Amino acid sequence: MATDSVKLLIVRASPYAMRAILEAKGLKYELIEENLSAKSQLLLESNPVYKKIPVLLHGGKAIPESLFIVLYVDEAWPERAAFFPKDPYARAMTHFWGDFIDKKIFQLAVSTMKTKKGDPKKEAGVSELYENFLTLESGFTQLDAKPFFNGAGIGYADICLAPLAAWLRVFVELAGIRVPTAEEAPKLHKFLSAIREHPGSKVAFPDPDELLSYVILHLKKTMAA
Ligand SMILES: N[C@@H](CCC(=O)N[C@@H](CS)C(=O)NCC(=O)O)C(=O)O
Repeated sequence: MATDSVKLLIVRASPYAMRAILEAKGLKYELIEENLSAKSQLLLESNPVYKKIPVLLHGGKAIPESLFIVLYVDEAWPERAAFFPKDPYARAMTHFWGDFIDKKIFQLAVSTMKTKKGDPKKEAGVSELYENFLTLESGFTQLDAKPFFNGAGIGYADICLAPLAAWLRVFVELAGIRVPTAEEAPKLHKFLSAIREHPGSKVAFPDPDELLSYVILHLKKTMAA
């Protein structure tokens, strides 16, 4: 089963797709780029509930949702470096911080970016995100990050947070997000530098200027609709 072909339905700019692409297990896979304005039959059939990318296709099975893809990959290839520590408490807390990153960083940043200027929810989102970045420092401390949550190698919570290294500029320029300085959040800054140096990032992250232009265009289309 682990030798069956692996395909990923993605959009290169998507932070959720970047989680799925990160080559933390060194797998060989085919990328299939989707057009979200004209979704393919393959996408509609493989994720009939949400009709969103990313979707992993493996041995006739379709796995939707970035975080479930990461969990699946970890369990389907157990012979490769594990995404979780063995200790049950550390495992539970890895899930806890992964969930915090998904909801309190990415979902909040994306919704703040889509909120119109002048709406009080925008400033509230920017302030909450700033606080959440500071809170995340305690997550790095709790899981003894060196500099990754999973120690020297990439694990589950690292993959959850990794796309921030590509998207931070977009969030700052398009949503006015404020990020704590390296003095205020040293572990976050160390993490972001290490992720940018990781070989998986070179594959997973698009060119920063192209990413910014893509998101500007996408926002214009979706906010005008
Ligand atoms: N919770 C999902 C979010 C995925 C998601 O929002 N994908 C967007 C692209 S960034 C999408 O496919 N949007 C298409 C649509 O909403 O119709 C995950 O983690 O995979």
